[in-house]
Amino acid sequence: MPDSRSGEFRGNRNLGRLSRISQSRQEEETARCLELGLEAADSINDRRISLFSRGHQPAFAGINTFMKARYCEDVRRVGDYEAAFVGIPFDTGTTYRPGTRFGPQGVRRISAVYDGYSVDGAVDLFEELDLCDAGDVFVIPGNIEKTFDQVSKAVSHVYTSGAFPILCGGDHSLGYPNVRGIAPHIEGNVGIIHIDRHIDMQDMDMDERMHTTPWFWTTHGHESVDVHGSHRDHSHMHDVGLANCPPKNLVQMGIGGWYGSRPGSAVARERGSSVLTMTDIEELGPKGAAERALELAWKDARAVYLSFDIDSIDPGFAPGTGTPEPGGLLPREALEIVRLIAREGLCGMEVVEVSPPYDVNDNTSQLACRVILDVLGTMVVEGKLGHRRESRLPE
Ligand SMILES: [Mn+2]
Repeated sequence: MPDSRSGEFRGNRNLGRLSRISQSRQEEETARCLELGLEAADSINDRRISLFSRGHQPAFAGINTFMKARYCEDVRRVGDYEAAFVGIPFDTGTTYRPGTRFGPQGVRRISAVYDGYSVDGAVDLFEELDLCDAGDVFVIPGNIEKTFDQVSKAVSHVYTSGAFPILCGGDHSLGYPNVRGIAPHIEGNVGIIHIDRHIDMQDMDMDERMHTTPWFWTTHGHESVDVHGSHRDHSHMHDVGLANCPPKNLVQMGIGGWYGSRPGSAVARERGSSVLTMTDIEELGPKGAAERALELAWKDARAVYLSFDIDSIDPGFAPGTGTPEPGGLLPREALEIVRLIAREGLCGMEVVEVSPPYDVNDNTSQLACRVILDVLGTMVVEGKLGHRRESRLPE
């Protein structure tokens, strides 16, 4: 529909905006690829093509980091970048179908198709954001608690280095150690927007902290919370809650279906967190629901963290996940919601529960990749991340 004010299509307006973004990063990258990959054979007319594939092209070739971004192998240097993709290939917290340990690799593989340029979003991530792939956290497959410690320490390193953490699971048990790596560094309360079909807020599942429990522990340490006795029987769970993630700033969106939410629902009710079911989202619409979520999560909070479970999207679109539940968000609704949430800025994000062994045509991995790209693109446009100003060409 043409914009009513200017009579111009939004797309055309965005093309104009995009033409004002430099292509200097692209040019530097071409030069680097020629230097590293050698000059092409004589018959190749386009001399920007190298002999060995380096960088983005062809999309089906090469070594896959996320978005074929620079691999930050020396992770002490992660602060040289504005955002870092971090894989956390852990699925020991899964209670039904495993396989999310392959999630980060699945997302990296399909991300190769994207070049970072979005007409709809009027953004060029390749030019406007310094992104790296920091590789994977060394998880301990047989030990949830040791893995949590590894994850929190790794996330804390990335966050305090100054790079925006893009955390790719892995199962949803990671929600707790991920937030534990960020929240202690924030002065003030942290809101959490959790998009999922499942409430994931019970204290234990099968006698351990699992992917059904992250929000119980994340919101556990706040003074308004009654201390639950059960952790005292589990001496290996040496860290039991965060001081600045109050339940009033936890908003859970898309909850519903018939699996596993009863124990967590009791906790949500007791603690007074906010649950927007799928029916609530239908009634409010994606925009209304996102506005409501932002209001609640940001109330007296200093920062907001986004936790996106890919099973919040209907399994018809996202079959590659551990605990599918029909009737979830449509991809377009999910992407609209994350873009609206990202507009206000985030202190970190996670996308979890992508299980490539159950996927079809990489559809689920691709949606996870899109959730990340739509968040990053929105934050860049809104000036919350990246360096849009420096990428502007003179008028
Ligand atoms: Mn879920």
